[in-house]
Formats: sequence, structure tokens, C-alpha cells
Amino acid sequence: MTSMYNFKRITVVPNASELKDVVLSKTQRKTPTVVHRQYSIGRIRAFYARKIKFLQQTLHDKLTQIINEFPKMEEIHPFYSDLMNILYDRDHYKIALGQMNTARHLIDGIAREYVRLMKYADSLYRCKMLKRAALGRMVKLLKRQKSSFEYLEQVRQHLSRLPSIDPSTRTLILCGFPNVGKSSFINNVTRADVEVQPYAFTTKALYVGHLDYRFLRWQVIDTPGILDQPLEDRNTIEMQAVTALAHLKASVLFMMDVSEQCDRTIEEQLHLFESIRPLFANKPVLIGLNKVDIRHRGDLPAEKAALLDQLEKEGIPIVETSTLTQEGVMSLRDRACDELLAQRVEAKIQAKKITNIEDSVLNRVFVAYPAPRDEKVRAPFVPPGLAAKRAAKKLAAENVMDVDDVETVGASAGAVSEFRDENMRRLEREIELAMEDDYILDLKKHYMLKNPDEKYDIVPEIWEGHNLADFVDPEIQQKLESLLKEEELLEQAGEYESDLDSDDEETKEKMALALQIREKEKLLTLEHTVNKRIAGRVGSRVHTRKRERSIAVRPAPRDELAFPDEEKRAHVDKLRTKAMRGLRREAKKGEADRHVYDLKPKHLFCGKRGNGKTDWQMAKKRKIDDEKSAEGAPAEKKEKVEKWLKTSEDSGAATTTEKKKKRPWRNKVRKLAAKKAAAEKKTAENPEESMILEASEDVTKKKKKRGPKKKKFKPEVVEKKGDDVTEDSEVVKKWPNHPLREIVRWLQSKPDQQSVFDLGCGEAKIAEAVGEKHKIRSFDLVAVNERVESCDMSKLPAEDGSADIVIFCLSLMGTNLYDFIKEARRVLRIGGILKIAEVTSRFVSIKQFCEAITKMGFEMANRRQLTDYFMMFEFRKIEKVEQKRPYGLKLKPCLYKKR
Ligand SMILES: Nc1nc2c(ncn2[C@@H]2O[C@H](COP(=O)(O)OP(=O)(O)OP(=O)(O)O)[C@@H](O)[C@H]2O)c(=O)[nH]1
Ligand SMILES: [Mg+2]
Repeated sequence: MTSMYNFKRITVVPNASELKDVVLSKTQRKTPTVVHRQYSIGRIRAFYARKIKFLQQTLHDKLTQIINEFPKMEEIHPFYSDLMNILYDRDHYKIALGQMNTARHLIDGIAREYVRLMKYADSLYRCKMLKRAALGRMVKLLKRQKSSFEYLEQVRQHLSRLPSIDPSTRTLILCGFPNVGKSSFINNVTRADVEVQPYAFTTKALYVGHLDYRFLRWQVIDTPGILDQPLEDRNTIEMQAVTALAHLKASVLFMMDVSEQCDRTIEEQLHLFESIRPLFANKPVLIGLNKVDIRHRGDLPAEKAALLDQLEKEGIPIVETSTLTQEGVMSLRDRACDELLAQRVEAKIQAKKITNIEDSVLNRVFVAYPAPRDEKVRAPFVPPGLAAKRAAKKLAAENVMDVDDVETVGASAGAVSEFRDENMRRLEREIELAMEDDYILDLKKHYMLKNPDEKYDIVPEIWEGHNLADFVDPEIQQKLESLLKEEELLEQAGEYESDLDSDDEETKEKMALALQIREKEKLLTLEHTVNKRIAGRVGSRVHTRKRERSIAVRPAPRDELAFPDEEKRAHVDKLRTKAMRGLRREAKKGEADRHVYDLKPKHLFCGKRGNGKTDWQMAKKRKIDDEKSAEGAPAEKKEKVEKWLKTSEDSGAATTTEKKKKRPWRNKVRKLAAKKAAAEKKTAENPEESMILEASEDVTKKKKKRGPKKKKFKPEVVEKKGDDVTEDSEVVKKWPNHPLREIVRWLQSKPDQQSVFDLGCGEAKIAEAVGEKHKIRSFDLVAVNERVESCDMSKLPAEDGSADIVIFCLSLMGTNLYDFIKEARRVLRIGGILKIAEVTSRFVSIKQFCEAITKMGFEMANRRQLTDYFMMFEFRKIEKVEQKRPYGLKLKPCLYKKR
């Protein structure tokens, strides 16, 4: 019983937006997520319809749970129902639950409607839009019920804190004015810990405590104090006490403060008792005269004592108690319990309640026996006519039974009817009883027909699927007669007399012709019908003749045309399949494939191979050595430099790569795969050559494809391929316009004997080119030849202001750009030039970069875009340093290592 009123079990009511998020994400998680437009439309519809249905079901379940878990006001005990009405307002509560129910119905309706509409959607997009609309409408409904959700959650929280009062168990209720000591009493007799304070309305809600008495469990309810005022004026706190008093079958302990410390006189307290007395009807009531430790009952003035005596005379026991000294507390408790127990036992005996479930229904059935009001006999009145008829009937029946011999019963109906009128006919039942097994039910024997012979005629009711009754015209006879008459009249008038003179020649001819025409017509109709039947169903436009597929003469398959010889064809097929294997594997890869790329280190990537060299590193080294040894006499060298400098922009483009054959590539993936395969093959044969070739091929191809204007060339791509490509290498030669050439040209135009620092010089090509004209010092981290001074570029082994020109040609690497520029500034004289050449793609923002350098103590002298790929800057050192580490001196990481 108690579990029924355990409101703590109600699940938390989520707020509307929270629920919306939860259900939508659940729908997303629990339904399939991948759909493609090439799926059959049925599948797409099912995909989206499933989402709608899932959301509907989730919401339906959630709302149903809420509706079911919250107690129904009609079903719970009146005490709880009233209490809830006081606390939460019955109407509000019902409306909130009703709205949940309405929302549930509406959501079901929306889902049904959209699932139906989904049948008409003809594309993925439409299906998706319908799903979106449906989901949107459903969750919007939730949002509209926001306030109901909030209210129900508040109710739930409050309900869960209500004391679990069992309305059917043994109960003691404490009531009375505030501050009289009710809470103190409950604290004394039970283990409850209700707050006790010396001011009124300390207790604002119902509290429950339990005690054991006579091996039984009792619940004690402490109520908030009640004031003596009309019911309408009572507030929610007081009403809780009133509800408990009104609905719980309990022993009432009306607590009074005899000391009048609660600011209420004995009279006032007794007045309250009288005013709420109707609530105590049929309940044992006791008065607890509390606080006798302060003032004893005997100390009361005579008039007050008389009032109490008066009550006692009425049969209401008064027990003097003191919760402070515990005096009388137990005796009050015991008396209250005893009285309630006695009452309950009595009620039980009266009700003769038997616990057996089977008998429980019988216990409730009550048969009333009317008691005769006097001795007079009141016989029922039978009209004399009816009495006579009955008597006659009885007589007749007796006669029949007398006359009837067993054998005569066979002819029963006829025999009896002889001396019986129509109304006296024997019942079929009687006949059946008399004849027993010989009886045959005959419903037709009493038919009243004009001609009795027709009695057993079989009348078809249904003929050829038609109900004959439908065709029976009640006036058919009259109509027939009128028709006959009309016919007669027509005959008399000579309607049917032939006007044709059959003997006439012309008529005969005409007749013969007409006959021919008719025959011909008949034949034509027949032919037409036959034709139509063959063609298909007659008269239907829908079932027209099926169109036959035209069979075109197709040429033989292409492979057969190409290789008429079967053996050769098979061989080619085999080769093709083998060649395509890799491509197919590649092509099957999708974006979503978890493909682990083949990230082999280089030695594994291009190591072992069939023919040719096996050591690509050694080969590279050999090549460098060869080049070094090739560096001959100064004259030769000069010529080489001149030649190098003359190399124009488009020299790079003029490569002599083989024109690639155009192949019918099906798609990009295959193309790429083929390219990769080709590269691998080449690398395997000759790594170095292949790298160079590939790079140059790239350049050439791009140039050819887009023409001279749109030529696209990415240094990174080129340089990435060959990490260790040097300026002399084929790759660098193909650069449209190497910034180094520009710088050399620029240096050549400068006056002689300038002090030039080439920072990050690589192989010190500048020194090599213009080493005689200027005083050039080349610095780099690694000294590849004797011209290079090995050092850290942020710590140059040079004095302050010793340089006229500092060059960074594609050498601003690393993250400490500030240190490089700072160091360059240090070694430059005032007015000295800082020349920077860098790949355009490395700049995050060119403007910021320039500003940053100028702030570090330079002024911009020149800025130039050298082809699409390089930027060339010229800064002049000034005295003033605006900022030591300005923002913006940033370059993206470079993909090449040496210039
Ligand atoms: N001297 C004395 N004081 C008592 C006795 N019983 C209660 N009090 C005091 O009376 C004051 C009120 O006691 P409560 O038990 O809070 O009274 P209440 O009827 O529950 O009051 P509300 O909850 O406000 O309705 C407290 O200060 C108690 O200490 C008693 O028997 N003797
Ligand atoms: Mg109290």
C-alpha cells in the first residue's frame, strides 16, 4: 500500500529543450546514417521514414512514462488527492498532464502524416526535407509544452519530499493551535525529529513519525498549527492539517496549552476545538492538556476548569501532559492507541470481513428480504376473460393428450388442427417432444398460399448471381396487361402490315443488295473483332499493343575486332587484367577507407632492383665528385658562369622530355596511380635521373598545357623531389628565373670592392660568380667547399658595420628569423643594403613581413616580384630601431633544403 504512494520513484521530468536535444541525438545515433542518392527511392524513403518513426516512438514513450508515473487524482486516496489539490492546484496539475497527452497524440499524428507524405517524395532531397520538417514539428511541440514540463518537474520534486503517509494504517493525528507543543509530543513518542521553536508556525508541513505499541506499528502525524477562522480564510499550511483530519481514519489528539503561553486562552482553544469538531466525526478524540509543568489543571480558574469538565462529561477524555517532563505523554499515547484499536476491531467485526479473496465478493453481496407490512393477503389480479381462456386452453391440452395415442402423434399437426382454431396451434416444441426422434422440422406446413399445392414448390432466391427479389416488379401484371392491350391496338391499326410489295422486281433487287450489305457488314465486324482480340484487350487504351524492341545490328565486340585470333586475345586479356590489378585496388579506395599509406623509408622504397645500380646514394656522391673535378681553369669557369647567367627564363621550359602519349584515362585516380607506378619504375631503374626527369617533365607539361601566360611552376614541387639538388643540377637550371642569377646580375652592376656577406650561401655560388669584383664572405652552417665559412648565422664571425651588403638568398630557414635579421643589421654599416630573396609561397603576409623588418631598423629600398614564385626585397639600414621583436616576421616552413 505504501509503495503505491511512494512518489520518490517518479522519474525526473526533463526540461523541453533538454529533451529535444536528447531525443534528436538519440535518433541520430540509433538510426542508420548513410544514404546515397543512387539508392532505390523505396530504400531512401524507408531510411527517412525510420528516422521519423524512431523519434515519434521515443517521444511517445517518454511522454507515456510521464503520464503514467504521475499519480492520477481520481485513482489515489482522497487524502492525497486533496493534499495535491492544496499544494499544486488540481486544475493546473490536470492541464499539465493533459497537455502531455495532447502532445503525445499530436506527435503521433505528425509522424503518421509525414510517413504517409514520404510515399510521394520522389528524391532524396525531398525525403530529407520531409524528415526535417517532421522532426522539426515534433520537437517544436515539445518546446510549446515548456511550461508544463517545468511545472511537472517542480511537482515531482515536491512530491518526492512529501512524507510517505499510509492512509489505511493505524494513525494518530496531532492538531491544535500553533505553539502548543505538538511537535514536542511527536518527538517524545516517536523517533521523528521535528523542529521545535518557541514561536508559532514552526511546523509548516505534515510530518510523520512511527511508534510501536502492542506489537503494532503506528504512524503519528504532526500537523501545522490551525487558527480559529473560517475554512475559506485558511492558508495552504493550515489546509494540510485540515486535509489530514478530514480524510485519515485516525485517533485525533487535540493538543491544548494549559499554561496559555501560546497566546491563546483556554476558551479560545476550546472554541477552535468546537469549530473543527465536525472533522473528528467517527474518530476517537482525546485532548492533551499540555505544559502542565507550568500550570496544573487544578490551578485553572473555576470557569475555565468548568469548560474542561463539560467536555469530559461529553465523553472526551482529557489527559494532562508535559512534553518537558514526559508526564502523561505515554498515557495519552496509550489511550489514543487503545481507543483507535477498539474502534477498528469493532468496525472489522461489523463488516465480518473475511480475508479469503474468493469470499470477498460474497461478503459484499447483500440480499434484501422485504418485511410484510401487515397480515392482509394481497393476491395478484387476473382479468376474468384471461382466466377463462387459460382454463379452456388447459382443458384442450388435456383432451389432446388423452386422444393422442403414440402412433397418432405422427399426424399430429393435421389431427390437432381439426379441432383447434389457428391460435390454438401446438408449438413445434411440443410436437418435437411428443414425437421424439421421428420429428422433422417443417416450416412450410403452415404457409398460407392461394394455391396450397405450391406450398412445397422450390422458389429460387438467387439465380445466376442475382437476387430475384430485386427484379420482381409488384406491378408486373398490370404492365403486362397494358402492353398486351397496346399490342392489340397496334395490330388493329395495321402497324405490322408490310408496305413492301414483295413481288416487285425493284424491291427484290433492293432486298438482295441489302442482304449482301448486311452480310458484308457482319463479316467486317467479325474480322475486326478477331483482329482486336489478337492485338490485346478490346477497347482499352491502357493495354495497347506492346512495343517490340528493335534489334539493331551490332558490331562485334571491340576486343574481338582488335584481336581476331582467340589465343592472342586471351593473352592480351590476361595482360590487361594483370596491369589493371593495382589500378583497381586504388580505384576502390574511397575517402572513408581506412587506408594506411605505404610510408616506406627511402632505402626500402627504391632499394633492391633487378638491373642497374643498387646504391643510389653512392651514385649521387659520385656525380657530385665528377662535377667538382669538372671545375677547370678560370677561363673555363668564367665561360661557365656567363653561360649560366645567360640562361633565360624560358630556358627551363625548353626541355627535351619525351612527349607523353595521350592515353584514354578513365578517371583521375587511375591517372595518378599510373603516374605513381611509372615514377616507381623509373626510380627503380635510375633514381637520380628519374627525379630530374620527372621534375622537368612537370615543368614542361604545365607550360605546354596552359601556354606561356598561365605557366604554373612550383619550386617546392621541384625541390621536394630532390632534396639534395644543387644549383648546377638539372632541376635548378629549369627554374624560370633563379633569384641567385638576379642577385649576381645586381652585384655586377654595383661599384667594385663592396663588402658582401652571403648568408646561407650553400655552395657559395655568388662568391664564385662575382668573387673577383667584390669582397665576398660566404657563411653557412656547413662548409661544402673552401669558399664557405662555417658558422651560426645568428653569430657571425664579423665586426659590427663591416658589411656593405648582406644577402639572404633563399636562406631564411628556421624559427629564429629575428636573430638572423638582427645579426645582419649588426654587421651592416649604416646605409648598407640587406637583400632578401625568398619563395613567395612562404610568406604569411608580405606586408607584415616588410613592416617587421623596417621596424627592426631598416627602411624599404626596393620590393620586387621576381616571376610568380620569388620575392626580392632590398632594405637599407637606418639608425633608429623601432621595435626589437616586431610582430609579423614569419615565414611558412620551407619544403626545400638547399637553394
Ligand atoms: N514548559 C513547557 N514547554 C513546552 C512544552 N511543550 C512544548 N513546549 C514549548 O513550546 C514551544 C512550542 O513547541 P512546539 O512543539 O514547537 O509547538 P507546535 O505546536 O509544534 O508549534 P507549531 O509547529 O508552530 O504549530 C517550544 O518552545 C517548546 O519548548 C511543555 O510541556 N512544557
Ligand atoms: Mg510544530
